[in-house]
Amino acid sequence: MVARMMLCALAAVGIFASVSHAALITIVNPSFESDVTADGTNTTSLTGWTTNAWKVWNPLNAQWTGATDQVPDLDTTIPDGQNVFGIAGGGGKYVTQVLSSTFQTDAEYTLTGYAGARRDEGGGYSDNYAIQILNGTTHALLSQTTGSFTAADRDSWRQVVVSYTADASVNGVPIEIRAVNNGPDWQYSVDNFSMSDDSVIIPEPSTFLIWTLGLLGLAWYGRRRKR
Ligand SMILES: [Ca+2]
Ligand SMILES: [Ca+2]
Repeated sequence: MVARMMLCALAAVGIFASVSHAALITIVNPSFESDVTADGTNTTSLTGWTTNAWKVWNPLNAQWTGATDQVPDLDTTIPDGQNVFGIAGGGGKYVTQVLSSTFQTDAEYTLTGYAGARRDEGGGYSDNYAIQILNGTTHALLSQTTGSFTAADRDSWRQVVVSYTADASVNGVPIEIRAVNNGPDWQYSVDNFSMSDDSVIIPEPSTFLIWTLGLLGLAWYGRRRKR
């Protein structure tokens, strides 16, 4: 019985490890869906973020294949939902958000976002993008991932991952995330940001349920055998 209980506990630890996840950090309006804009239109309304660039927009099929023009509007090829944010103008234009969470010493942060090049984009296709993690007080750059699009990248999206391990100098400082268009050309778009602290592991609630049910079942089996 003791050996059986120990085996069960070991199995539970295994399940625990397999379905736990890193602690998620809240981003307001991470996919630009809070401000509703009709298919093919844009809006200057922007919840949660600050920008000196262009707008929240809802692309058409002419701009990304499948971002079409149906009722209901089914944007099958943009990373998430109906809307994206277009960073137009180059020259360091950006969209940015200071999060409610603060950096913790030794925490390991991963910021994930998507950068996309339009199907109908003109110009030289050398839009240089940068997805960044910044000090939310001084706006100093802490970590970034950069890249650029060519004509071959037209009508596509790519996942961009930025990593940063906080040191004591930023402990307690608000986290800022930003997407920058370093140009020189016209525009790229971003969508579907998420961020996690990978040094904190949170078990899924369902794990506890499986674990508890397993132990209850074993206890019941043990009692039955004693009779
Ligand atoms: Ca979206
Ligand atoms: Ca659309």
